[in-house]
Amino acid sequence: MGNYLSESYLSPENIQNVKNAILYKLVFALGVEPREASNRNWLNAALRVVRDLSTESWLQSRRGQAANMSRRVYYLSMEFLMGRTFSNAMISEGVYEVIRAALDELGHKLEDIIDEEGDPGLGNGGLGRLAACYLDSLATMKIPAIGYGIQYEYGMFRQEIRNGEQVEYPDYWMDKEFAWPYIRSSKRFPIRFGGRTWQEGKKTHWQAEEEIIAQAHDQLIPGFGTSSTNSLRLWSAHAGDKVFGLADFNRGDYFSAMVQQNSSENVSRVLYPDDSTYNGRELRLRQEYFLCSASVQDIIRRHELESGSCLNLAEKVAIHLNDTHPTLAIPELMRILIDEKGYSWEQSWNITRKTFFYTNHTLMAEALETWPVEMVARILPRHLQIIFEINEWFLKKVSEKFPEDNDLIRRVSIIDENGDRRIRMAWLAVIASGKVNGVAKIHSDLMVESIFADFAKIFPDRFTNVTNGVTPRRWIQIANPGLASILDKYVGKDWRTDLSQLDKLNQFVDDEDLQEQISAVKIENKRKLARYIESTQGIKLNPEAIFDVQIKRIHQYKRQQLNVLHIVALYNRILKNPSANWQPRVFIFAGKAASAYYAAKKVIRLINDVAAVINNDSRINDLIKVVFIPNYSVTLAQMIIPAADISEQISLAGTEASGTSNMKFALNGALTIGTLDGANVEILDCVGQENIFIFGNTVEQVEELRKNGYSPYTFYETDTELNEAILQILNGKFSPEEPYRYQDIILDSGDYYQACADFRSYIDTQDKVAQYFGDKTAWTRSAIINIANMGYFSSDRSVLDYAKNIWNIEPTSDKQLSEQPKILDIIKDSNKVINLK
Ligand code: 26V
Repeated sequence: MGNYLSESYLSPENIQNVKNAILYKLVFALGVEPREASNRNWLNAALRVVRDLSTESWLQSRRGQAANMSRRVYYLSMEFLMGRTFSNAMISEGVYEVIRAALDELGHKLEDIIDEEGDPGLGNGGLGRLAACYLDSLATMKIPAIGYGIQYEYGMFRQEIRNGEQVEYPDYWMDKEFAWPYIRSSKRFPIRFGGRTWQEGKKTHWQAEEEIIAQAHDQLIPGFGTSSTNSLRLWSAHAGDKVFGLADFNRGDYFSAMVQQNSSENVSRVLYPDDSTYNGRELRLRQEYFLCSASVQDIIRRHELESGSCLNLAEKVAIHLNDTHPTLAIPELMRILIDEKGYSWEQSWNITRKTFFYTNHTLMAEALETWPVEMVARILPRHLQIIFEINEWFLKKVSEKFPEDNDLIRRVSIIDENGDRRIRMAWLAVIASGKVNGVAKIHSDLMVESIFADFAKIFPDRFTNVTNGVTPRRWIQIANPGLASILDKYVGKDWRTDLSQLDKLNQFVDDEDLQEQISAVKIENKRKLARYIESTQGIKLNPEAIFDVQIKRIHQYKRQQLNVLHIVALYNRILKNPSANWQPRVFIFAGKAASAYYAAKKVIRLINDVAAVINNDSRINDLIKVVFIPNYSVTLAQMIIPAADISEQISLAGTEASGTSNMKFALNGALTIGTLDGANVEILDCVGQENIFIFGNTVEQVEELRKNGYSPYTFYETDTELNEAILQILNGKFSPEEPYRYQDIILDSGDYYQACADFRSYIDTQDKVAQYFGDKTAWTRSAIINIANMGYFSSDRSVLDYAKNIWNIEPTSDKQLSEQPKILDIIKDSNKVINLK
């Protein structure tokens, strides 16, 4: 077919070539006639055309990486929230406009085709989206990387709101054909569970009881504007032939044998839709081991192909653990090195310790993983032995270094001996990793002061910080094309791969033309969102109102309930004084609550109940609207964030590790109302206190209150507005058909996240927000200052930090990338040896 898209200019000839390419895919890859093709068929045909381009770069990158023998990072994560692929791939390959023109001539609007694509929800929230931003940045920054995860058949549940309540439905995302991934039928690895171990001389044998197959599915990750292309490999579980209970089969009990098959394939059936409370469920342990074993086997296979043996593994391989979920990769690597490759324990441990790195994403005790020793003994008996051996080695070192501190040994032991014995996965990850990092300055500081304080004493140089970041390609260029073209005019086009360029905007903060353009784009984005909300929910919004947005998982610590208290208080104020000069406001919420998280689900219902009463109260004259947008996703975030005026980042100080939507909002010109928590603290440093609304208690004040026995009643009894709002909620003002529906929230639960303590400061600050919004020039100026100073929060900066300070990987140079012949030239010259790994 030739290199039909290498130029992206819009000549008639080029557009014709692209049209032909799309038609060719439609007919010969999908087997569909143009006159019968649906929008989805057109999407898949166009996606295949773009994939060809990425494939070419990918094969070249892969050969380049193998030839240069550069160190590669393997990013292991139980979650990847990739969002839609098509727009991203088009902009990366520089073919967005030419594809638009070609589809146009074929009689289709690009936007309609883009909207055909699903959004695989293979993650819960921040941690999964961060992994996706990092893959984009690793490719764009030319850092050799492969992501590894699980191809869940059912991702995060689909959320509907029925009578105000969240209802969960399965999300079988694979029912819609998705033309982007390659299935690698030859990349299959056996994953074993259960059975027993025995010793034969020095050698340990593991006879497993069950074996399933991990099958690879690859998605290409094109870097933006570079031929550097990485990949994401997701594993699906298959029964293979070994699990068929042979005895059953021979007895003719085909059915029992098939039931067994079903249970093996359960491993990749469904994502755990809970990102808050760790639950020691056996299927989750199996999923984690499944990811780790398949990935480590694959890493070793590739490394041996490239290097011949595992002796230099640590020089060429960095394995990054996205939270503790993939920590079993540590004993799995040890097992393979010792039992299968025949290395000594010491040799294997020395390799392992130089290979792993670990990021912590939460300090909340209830989310820290621990596995019962008994369960691991049953499912992974050999790994349990190895974990015990690592613990023994480690505790010996500790007692040599701190001989007088006996309690220290108890606290840092990987095995928690209190009650039923449990394995502390975070301890194992810290002990085996070269570096451990938190995800924002305040979080990394708290991490070494709290959960890892003992380890910081033992390994003073191990702990560090890498503040999270977000990709400007998806979060500006794709999500907010209006803003992208303003930036192009004022700071040039390089911001896409060097976000620090935004700094140049600081010279123009008082430029009236710029101010006008920025507010015009904002209002246009607000209109677009308003149209979506009106067409899906029938709620009409005033685009001139303040769009005040809180979109994220529903959690008590994120304090959506505090936002609701403000809404109710504002409603009361307006009713008392309807003719005052009020700023109209639209409160927008979106987010899912874990299906078993009673209190979070109740908050969703409260938001919808409050919305139903206020939206329909004619006395307030549409001054307040409350909207809950169902089924939050990456795709929805791309529409909502550019339309926000105010970004709600109101977690209790000390609870949100970083947050990443806070960065996306500010980058799109929303002003933040937030606590001194997570990355808000660094956003404040960058934008200056005149351009952000900070409120509430600090971490120290929160701790002080807790120490003195926090009681919400102190605030409830002294603050009349708080008192009124709470009483209304508790007494059924918003749930007249069931007056006691909310008796058990806020006060009754003890207000663990101190919403009452921060209420006064919050609503006073919200007052300032409304006043400031009235001064359009000042507001827009602050919005520009926010955009101009967000350069630091690019995920490109984050991954370069990781590469330099953690993984010790040099980005590939353009020269190295271009040294490799193009695959099409190789194909043409069949005498060249093709050596693909
Ligand atoms: C925990 C669990 C527990 C078992 C069931 C499944 C599951 C899934 C995820 C988690 C961990 C959640 C941790 C998390 O998402 N942390 C978020 O990470 C973001 C990226 O660093 C950060 O911006 C957010 O502040 C932090 O909450």
